[in-house]
Amino acid sequence: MSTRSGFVALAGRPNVGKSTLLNRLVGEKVAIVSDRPQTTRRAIRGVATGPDWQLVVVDLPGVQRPRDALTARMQGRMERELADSDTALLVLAGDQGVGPGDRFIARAIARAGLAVAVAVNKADLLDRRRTVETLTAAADLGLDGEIFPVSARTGAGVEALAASLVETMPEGPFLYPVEDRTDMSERTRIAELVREQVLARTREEVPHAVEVEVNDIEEREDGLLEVRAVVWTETASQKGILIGTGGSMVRAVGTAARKQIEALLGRRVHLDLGVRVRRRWRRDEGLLDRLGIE
Ligand SMILES: Nc1nc2c(ncn2[C@@H]2O[C@H](COP(=O)(O)OP(=O)(O)OP(=O)(O)O)[C@@H](O)[C@H]2O)c(=O)[nH]1
Ligand SMILES: [Mg+2]
Repeated sequence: MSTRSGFVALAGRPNVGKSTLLNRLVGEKVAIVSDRPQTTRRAIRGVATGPDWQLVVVDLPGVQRPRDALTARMQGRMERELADSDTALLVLAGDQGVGPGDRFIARAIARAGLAVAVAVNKADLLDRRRTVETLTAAADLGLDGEIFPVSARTGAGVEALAASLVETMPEGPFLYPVEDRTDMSERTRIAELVREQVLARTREEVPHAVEVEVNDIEEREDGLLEVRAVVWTETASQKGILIGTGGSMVRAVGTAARKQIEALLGRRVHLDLGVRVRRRWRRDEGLLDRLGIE
């Protein structure tokens, strides 16, 4: 039997729903999601496998103008991943229409010269008239590929999109074992699940100022898996917010994250969560290397 397989790069502005769409395509929660812009910091690979096809979907950080070493790495990564992919999937937020940020990314995709598809996401928020308007605006981007209205949240339209992406893949053997859903290490997935819970509970500059590092994963004699992680922040006041009154915030983050980690690993976990300050970590190239943000 001949098979098709290859790479699909998800590109789009922050918050349009790229990671939600990746999870929907893969059928498992691989990438964390939040309503804060710039949730995704690493290029995460999700693997979707059918009987005779495999899509390796690369979830890229939402692009905007770089402000520091962190956002510069995020932008550089998008351009490299586009160059290395078979197909670019431009994701638009249907409820926001098409704006200058989308046009900027569409030009980067056109320059990269690969196959293209466009997903108008969040179609669940649109009535017929607005859906047609947004599809028309998407067509006006002038990209040479099919346009699909989808809802990553409900799954509507995602099957048709996946089938069309498969058509653009070259013939070739599978790139990952059929049971794999991501290339992310367990350690990184755990760190991201903790960060997701921080994002869900903080506002303003705090979400951007937080990174999570898992330092240790150890079997305990009582059968629990002990996970030790640090939440890095940039200032003492952010640290105070993350600890919360009497430790209430770090406890709430820890409890919610532990449940997610237990679901991921299928076993009981003890999560030991610390909060620490590391000034200007977003400009610290050494730490960014260690965290795997390249
Ligand atoms: N109503 C609706 N909301 C959605 C849909 N897809 C994603 N969202 C929401 O949009 C927000 C952003 O979703 P993400 O998947 O984190 O967006 P992203 O494009 O990966 O964002 P960055 O990683 O910051 O670039 C979250 O609150 C999602 O729940 C959808 O189809 N419909
Ligand atoms: Mg994302």
